[in-house]
Amino acid sequence: MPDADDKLSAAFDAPSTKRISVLGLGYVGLPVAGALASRGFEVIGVDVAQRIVDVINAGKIHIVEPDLDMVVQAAVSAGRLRATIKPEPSDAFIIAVPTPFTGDHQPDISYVKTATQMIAPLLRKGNLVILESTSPVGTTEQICSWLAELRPDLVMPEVEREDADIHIAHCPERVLPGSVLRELVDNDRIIGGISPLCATHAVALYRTFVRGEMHLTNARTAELAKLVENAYRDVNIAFANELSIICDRLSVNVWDLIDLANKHPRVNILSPGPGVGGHCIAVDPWFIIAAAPDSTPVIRAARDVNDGKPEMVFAKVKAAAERLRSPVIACLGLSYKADIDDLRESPALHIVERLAREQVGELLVVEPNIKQLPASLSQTSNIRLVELREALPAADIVLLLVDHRQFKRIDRDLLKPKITIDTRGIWR
Ligand code: SAJ
Repeated sequence: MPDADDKLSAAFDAPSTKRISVLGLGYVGLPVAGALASRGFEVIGVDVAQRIVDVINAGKIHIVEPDLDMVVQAAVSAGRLRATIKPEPSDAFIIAVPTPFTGDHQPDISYVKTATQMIAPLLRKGNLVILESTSPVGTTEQICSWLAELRPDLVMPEVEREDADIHIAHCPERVLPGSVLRELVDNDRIIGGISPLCATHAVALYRTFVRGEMHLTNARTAELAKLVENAYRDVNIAFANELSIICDRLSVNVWDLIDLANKHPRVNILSPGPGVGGHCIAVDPWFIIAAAPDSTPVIRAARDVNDGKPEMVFAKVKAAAERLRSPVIACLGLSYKADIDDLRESPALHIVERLAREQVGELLVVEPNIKQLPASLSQTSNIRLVELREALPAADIVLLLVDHRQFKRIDRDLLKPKITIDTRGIWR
């Protein structure tokens, strides 16, 4: 006799009859949509941007992520992935929309609310609603409340309630940009149901493409677990960044120092850099701070250290430039980390914006993953996006901001006559 869990898995094992809508076709939603389509589901990808919808329906992608283009192209040409700006009735809805913060670091879950409002009229008995977006604690419960208001005809889940019409869970994404397709399949997943039954339904869906283990819990714990993972990394990077500041003062090479300290069997210090960027680690700790402002001094200090780092790099470059008559500065990298095109919260971008604003010399920007400078840089006259082969010979100062593959291969002899500021320690 199959147990309840097997029966639920079986319900999702008939892919040709199952339709899933993924709301938000960004760095998380698009790979999830591709993975589900490749498992045979009919996937409707929903995004508010018509441009993104058109690109995906043409079998292409709008972001840089290894192998994702092939997955999406195959899914679209097989007729299993279709993008649209309006959700359609489905068996499951996965919400993967942005959860940014406001100017004063308060979480903004308005995109989650909009997505919830979009799917509410389409919901049918038995539907599964999953929140993948990293969210403040209580957001999944909030989705339940919104849906209960919008659809009083349907029974929404509660902790102790096993007869709900709709199943709602939080399954936070944990994929690392640059390795998304591998991590989407291999990583363990935390599955936080509003009720245990909701979690079981979500597991049945994720089991169709996840090889990692599923860890069941409630929605609140899943929400906090995801925030804590990123806050943990932020605190550890802050420690490395603080060491780099101390080492500058004490004339010690921070990279050598960390290599040596890491020889200890229980020490594993991360790498300092120009700051912490991206839409996750630089953002998520604030959701914890906002929820418990008086009880988060460590998490808060880490944010301050990491956010202060770009200004220090800027000051270093400015000081070097002031020693030259008309300095040409090659700025290598704009994205928030290596080998991706994502500029969100990028410390490299902040540093270059600051250099441009303060007119610190002529800036030659090299960023192999973008085709044009972002709007924040395209307004000033002292800056151009160029190829590495043009920037290097012309530069007096070479400022390494992102450890892209291309920059690691630079012939060190070419750098010898230059002032180099290597924020990632790749040329030591
Ligand atoms: N960084 C350093 N030093 C390091 C490691 C990273 O300065 O030693 C910087 C990077 O250059 C970058 C930032 O930190 O600016 C964040 O990069 P990352 O590679 O640490 O992480 P993300 O933001 O790309 O992805 C993180 C991951 N979380 C964890 O590793 C705990 C990923 O698994 C999450 O799914 C993702 O956030 C997310 O979406 O939340």
